[in-house]
Amino acid sequence: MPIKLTSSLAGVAFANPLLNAAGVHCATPTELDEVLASAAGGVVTKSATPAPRDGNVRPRFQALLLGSINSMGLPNQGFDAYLAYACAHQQTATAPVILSLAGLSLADDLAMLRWVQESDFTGLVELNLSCPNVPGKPQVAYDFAAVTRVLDQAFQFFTKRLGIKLPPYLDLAQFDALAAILNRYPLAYVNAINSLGNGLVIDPLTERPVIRPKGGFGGIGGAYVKPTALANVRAWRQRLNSTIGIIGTGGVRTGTDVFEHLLCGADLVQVGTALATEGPAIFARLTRELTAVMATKGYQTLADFQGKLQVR
Ligand code: ERO
Repeated sequence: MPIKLTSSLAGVAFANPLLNAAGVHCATPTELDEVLASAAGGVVTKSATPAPRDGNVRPRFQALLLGSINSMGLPNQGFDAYLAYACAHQQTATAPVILSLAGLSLADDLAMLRWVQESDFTGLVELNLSCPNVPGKPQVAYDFAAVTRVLDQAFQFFTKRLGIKLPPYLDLAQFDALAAILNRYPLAYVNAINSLGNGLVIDPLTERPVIRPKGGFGGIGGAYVKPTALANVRAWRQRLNSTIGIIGTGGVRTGTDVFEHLLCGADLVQVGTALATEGPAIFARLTRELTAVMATKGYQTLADFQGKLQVR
């Protein structure tokens, strides 16, 4: 029997579990088209604000030995552009388009969700509650009362499929407390993790941070955060209602990394830093490598091992 990589999230079918992470190779129609033309199972749009933004001053992204630091500051073409792309591609795309939203306020979030609700878009919507890089704006999802406020108000009118992008949590008590809140809502999924906020990478030669915004503070991605990402995926799978799916994001460079995210319970897996450095051709390599890992282990479908981490 041939190996099958098909997966699904909240009733949406994917030919394979691999997508870009929001923010990477997804800010323009050209970049989105390139991901859709690659071997990726789907594409996520750059998190949108109601109006277009230029983002933070440059340099604002730096690839590192084991990952990356970024303080992009939400540069994006504005909500209308991404909604139009998502609507135009929902009939024609060979892979689903996920629409990512990141308001700078509760009012922004609710306004964009209302516009999606009133639109023809029927796909998955991802509300980013974890942007670490907008000066003066805290990461919403570290404030559980703020998460409750946005979900309470959103689900009063939003009847389409809504997921949320979460930051990394580092204490098990945080998972317990937030899971008790999230399980009250008809969430489609959680995406874990966003970059690990407010790291500082310094060039000892110049004695300066490697990026310029916020005095050099920025979100850390890549291999540095893989253990944290896997722990977050696993911790959510152990606590969330089975109706809430999981996207695993963080430190994916190889097919084995994808395999590990799936083993921890992810339904889909996103690629950030490695996509930024390798480009969309990475999706063909990752699907090949994941298939090879599965072949070695005698697995034929993702369901054969998904969420089945063996604990000693
Ligand atoms: O700076 C950004 O645009 C950004 N970077 C991240 O690592 N995660 C984000 O969620 C984000 C903006 C929403």
